[in-house]
Amino acid sequence: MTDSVRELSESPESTTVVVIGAGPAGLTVANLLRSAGTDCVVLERQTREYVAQRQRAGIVETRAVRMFDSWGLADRVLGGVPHDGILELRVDGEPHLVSDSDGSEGPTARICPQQMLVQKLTAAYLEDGGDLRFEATDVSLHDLTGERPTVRYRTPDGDLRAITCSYVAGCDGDHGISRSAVPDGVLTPYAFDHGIGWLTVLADAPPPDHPLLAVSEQGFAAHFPRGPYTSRYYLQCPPDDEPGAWSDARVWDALRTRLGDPDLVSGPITDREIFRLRSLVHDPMQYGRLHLVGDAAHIVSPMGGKGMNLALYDADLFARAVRDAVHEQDDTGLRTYSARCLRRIWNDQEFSQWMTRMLHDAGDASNSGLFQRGLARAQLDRLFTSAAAGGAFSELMTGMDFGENAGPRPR
Ligand code: RFL
Repeated sequence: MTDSVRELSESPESTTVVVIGAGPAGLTVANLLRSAGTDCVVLERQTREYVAQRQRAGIVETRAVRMFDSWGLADRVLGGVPHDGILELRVDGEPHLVSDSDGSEGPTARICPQQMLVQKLTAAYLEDGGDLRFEATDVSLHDLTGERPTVRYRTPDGDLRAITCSYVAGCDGDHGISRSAVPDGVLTPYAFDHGIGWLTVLADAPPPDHPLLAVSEQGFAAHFPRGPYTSRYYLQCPPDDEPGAWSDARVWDALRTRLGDPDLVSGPITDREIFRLRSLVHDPMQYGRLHLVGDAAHIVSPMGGKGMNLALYDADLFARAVRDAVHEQDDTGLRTYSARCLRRIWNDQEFSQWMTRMLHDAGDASNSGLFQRGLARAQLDRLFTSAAAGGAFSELMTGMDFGENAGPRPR
C-alpha cells in the first residue's frame, strides 16, 4: 500500500465524470453534463475569486452562442451585449469596416469577456446543485486505461481524497497536470513560435465603436471592448521585451501613433503583461478514459479570437459524447472525439496564422521584409474589395464555416 492510499481520510467517492479545472472549458463541460443529467465533480486548484477575475478573451463567437442556445443555457451563462458584426481594420490610419457576421439566422456573437462567462457558468452550475471544489491541490490521475479511473486530490484542510469515475475531462489549461499524466510518446506536440511579442494592457478607458485591429509601420496595435468603460489594447513588441520598459506615457503614445488616432482617450492602466505569440496542438486529445479539452490540448495565437471559442467547441463535443455513452450506450462520440476536435483546431490554427502574418507583415517590414509586406497588403486589399474573400472571412470569424453546423442539434 502506498503512503498516499494510507493517508486517505475517507473511502473513495464515485461519479461519472471528474472535470479537472474550472476555466471556460471545465465549467462548460460541467454545465452541459448537468443539463444532460450526467453527474460530475469539478476540481479547481485556485479559489473562486481568483478564477472569476482572470481576464483574457472578449468575444463568444456566433457558433459558440448557438451551442449554448441549443442546450437551453444561453440566457443564463452569456452576459455582455450582442456584437454588431462589424470589425474595423485600420491600415496606416485609414479605416476599413469588414463584416464578421455571416448573415445566417439565429443568435450571433456576444461581447462577453471571459471572466464574465466564467462567473456566470460558475453561478449557473452551483445554482443547479453542481459539485465544484475550489482549492483542490495535488490532483493526480490513476488507472486511465482501466474501467474506473481514480482521481486523487488534497482538500484545503490537507485531507487526501479519491474519486473513482468513468471518464476524466482534462480541462486544466496548458500548465495543468492532465496532459502530463499521459505516458511519454503517446501524444505528439506540434508547436510553432511566431517570433512576435505582444504587450497587452487593460485600462479603464472608453471602448472602441467596433473591435479594432491596426496595421502601421511602427507595428501592429489593437483596441477591444471589455466593458462599458474598459478596454484591452495590444501592441506588437519584441518577444523578450519587459513590461517595465513600457511606461504609461509610452503605451499611450504608441497606441495613438499606431492606431492613427491622436485623440485616443487614455485612462488608468490596471494590468500590463508581455507574452510571445505561439501555437500548439497535441494529437491525439485522448488517452484511455482521459479526454483533453481546451488549452490542455491546444494553444492558438490570440489573433482571430479562437482560443476560448475552441475550448467551448471541445467541451460541447465531449459532453455530447458522454451523454450518448451513458444514456444510450453509444460510444461513437467518445471514439471520434479527438479526430473531430482536431479538424476544427487545425482549421482555426490556419485562420489565426493567416491573420497573424497578414496584420504583422503588412506593417513593420523589419522582420519579414518588403516582399512579404507587399503580399500582406495584397491580402488586405482582397479582403476589402472581394465579396468572396469577405464572405470566407465572416464564416471563419463566426465559426460557422463547417458543414457540421448545419447538422442536428444536441437533444
Ligand atoms: P484555462 O482558462 O487556462 O483554465 C484552466 C483551469 O484549470 C485550473 N488548473 C487546475 N485545476 C486543478 N488542478 C490543477 N493541477 C490545475 N492546473 C490548472 C486553472 O486554475 C484554471 O482555472 O483553460 P480553458 O478552460 O481551456 O480555457 C482556455 C482559454 O482560457 C484560452 O483559450 C483563452 O483565454 C485564449 N485567449 C483568447 N481566446 C479567445 O477566444 N479570444 C480572445 O480574444 C483571447 N484572448 C487569450 C486572449 C489568451 C491570452 N493569454 C493567456 C495569452 C488573450 C490573452 C492575453
